[in-house]
Amino acid sequence: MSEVVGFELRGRNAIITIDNPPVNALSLGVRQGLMERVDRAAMDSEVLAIILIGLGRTFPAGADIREFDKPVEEPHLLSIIDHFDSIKKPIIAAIHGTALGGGLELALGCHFRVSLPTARFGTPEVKLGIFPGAAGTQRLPRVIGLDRSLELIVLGEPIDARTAFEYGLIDKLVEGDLLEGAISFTRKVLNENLAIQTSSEPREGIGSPEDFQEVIQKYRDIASKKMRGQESPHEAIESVIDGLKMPYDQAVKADRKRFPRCKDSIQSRALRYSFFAEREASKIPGVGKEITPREIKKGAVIGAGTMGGGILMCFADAGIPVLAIESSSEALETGMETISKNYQRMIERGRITETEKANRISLISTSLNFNDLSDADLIIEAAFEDLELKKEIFSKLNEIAKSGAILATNTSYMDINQIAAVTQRAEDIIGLHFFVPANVMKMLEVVRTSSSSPEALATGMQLAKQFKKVGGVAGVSHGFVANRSRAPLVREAQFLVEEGASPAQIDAVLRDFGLPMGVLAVSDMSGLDVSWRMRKSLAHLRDSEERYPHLADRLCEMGRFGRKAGYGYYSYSEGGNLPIPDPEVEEIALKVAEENGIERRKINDAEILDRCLYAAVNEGSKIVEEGIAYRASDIDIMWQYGFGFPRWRGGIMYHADVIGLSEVLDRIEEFHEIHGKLWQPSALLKELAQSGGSFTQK
Ligand code: 3H9
Repeated sequence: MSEVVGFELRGRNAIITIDNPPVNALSLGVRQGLMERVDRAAMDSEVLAIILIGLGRTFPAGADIREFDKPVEEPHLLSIIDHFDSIKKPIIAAIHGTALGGGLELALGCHFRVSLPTARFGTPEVKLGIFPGAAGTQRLPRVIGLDRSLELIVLGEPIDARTAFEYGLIDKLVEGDLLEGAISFTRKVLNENLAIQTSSEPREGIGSPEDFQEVIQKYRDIASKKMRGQESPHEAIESVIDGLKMPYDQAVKADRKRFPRCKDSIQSRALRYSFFAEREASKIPGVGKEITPREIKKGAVIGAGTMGGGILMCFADAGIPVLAIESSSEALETGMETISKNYQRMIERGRITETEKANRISLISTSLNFNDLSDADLIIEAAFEDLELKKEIFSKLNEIAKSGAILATNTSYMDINQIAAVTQRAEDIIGLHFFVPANVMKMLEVVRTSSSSPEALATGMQLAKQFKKVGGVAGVSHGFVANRSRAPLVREAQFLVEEGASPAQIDAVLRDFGLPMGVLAVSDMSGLDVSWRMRKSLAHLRDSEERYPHLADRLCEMGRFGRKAGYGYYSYSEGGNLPIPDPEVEEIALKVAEENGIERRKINDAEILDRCLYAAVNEGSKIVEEGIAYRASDIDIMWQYGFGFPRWRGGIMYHADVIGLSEVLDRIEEFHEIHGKLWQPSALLKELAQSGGSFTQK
């Protein structure tokens, strides 16, 4: 008898409970239990109706993703759902929490659905590189229509219960106790002798693809644009199309072939890895559940420039009152104007209403007086990247901030240990590194210094959640985890231009690989002067044996600071954002190469990709080796949410595992030989390559 599926008689209703914490995933035991219990109820003459309900926090949130790497064992979820069609007693799904993926398919297999108003419904399978493979692509369109189904299936975003009710996915919204509500609904079904609804009807197809050409094309376009390079949304659309042109049984037969192909694809494996890696990133060794994050009732941000402004918006978006501190009223005014414009753009895009904008802006107060920081629970310094300035700010904060306040710096590379050392409360100091634009990018790198307390770190991670971001922890090191691991990619792109590749060629290779933008176009967008200033300030630490990016300096010396100057690695038409290849850059590169004895040659795309990615992998490996990142998968999550690295490739470290670490090492050694010290292979990489290990697989 199944331990995870219970059976109880309530009057003449069989109550079948699913109890498989934490999310009642439809693991083998649950599937076996469901089949058994439903059959028992069907055969029991005492039973008139069957109610399916999840115990704990949710109705099943889907198939058990961990089982996807194992051979499938019957009963398959599809067999259960199809079996429900033949049962003559009404089966009612009573839904709370999240009915997602296989959970929603199970609900669709039931004859009626009731839910709490707080429940959410969705088919997130495409995000795992698959599609709703237990007849969701066939049954959902029969219940809610094609357009709405494709929206759910292709985008993978959930809808709330009220929308689900409006769509006809739910028969009744239940206030109060769910089971009581379901029993009362069942009474109505029986008393009124309501006909059992099977969502596989009509059994013959539901139309011809020609009738739906426009809507199908709409979702093909959305999939190609929003999920560029990802196969699963297109597979999902094909499966839905099968359901239009074939009878139900044939369409699910086709799905049975399509599903394993998707599940076993490299993309699906990478997406499943990403799912678990994201959850793993939130776990901080040594910071257990007993550590309570501090409550943030009021925030403050020092600096209302590009970064500061974005961070202020994060607080306001999360409904947390926040104080903006600046050194001049002009700076405050400009900052607030930019925030207002950003919100206005969100209104124009239909993301928020005028009232929401007003509410959010009303949460931001401003001041020129540092003393006003005294009641903030968390203060984020987002001033200019100047170590002395930051130290000065933190020694003031040491005097002013209330006891127990978390003091954070948004520096993207500086030594936060030095900043913490100027205070007498080093345990309360952390880094909170936001990515540009801060209110949009989902990553928040929480930097632990050598003295950050577990509470301070837990508060940083909690803040990430409140900001609807993904938190990941990094140790102190130049550029921490994300920027440090990305810097070698930028470096190699710069060198490749000196050696003969064009910025357009390099960027095209990286875009074709799946990056949202080419790295040199990104540099132009951020401003080439930022890293130029950093190189100059760190010139005294430079290792003379390491190759230096002469071209990057030369472009800046010529005032080619990137997009804002109209010129950088590309040129830009006035006020335009589109990078236009600029022959002058080649001339400059030629000259720089000549002056520095760099041999120019034709460079193939494969070398560009290997140089850019493996330089980052090698650095990532050193970051793990030094304990700056807890795990290689944290690096991958930072790349996904901080730099838009394609999730379906997992991340740079996962990608290296897919290629095979000994092949990656061979290539790095080759580059080491040709290009010298910067390519010194990581000891960890060597060790893993030699032992047949991997960065990301346990
Ligand atoms: C599917 O259904 C395919 C079918 O169409 C066809 C089949 C033939 N499996 O996220 P949380 C774990 S595909 C296994 O931190 P929250 C998770 O790893 C599936 N484990 O909680 C974590 O473990 P740990 C379609 C799962 O409250 C713990 O549960 N469904 C699964 O922030 C808590 O998770 C989905 O894609 C799973 N399905 O969010 C839904 N789900 O504690 C995926 C979760 O060891 N799940 N875990 O780190 C979610 O989106 C969120 O977990 C959910 C809760 C919204 C449910």
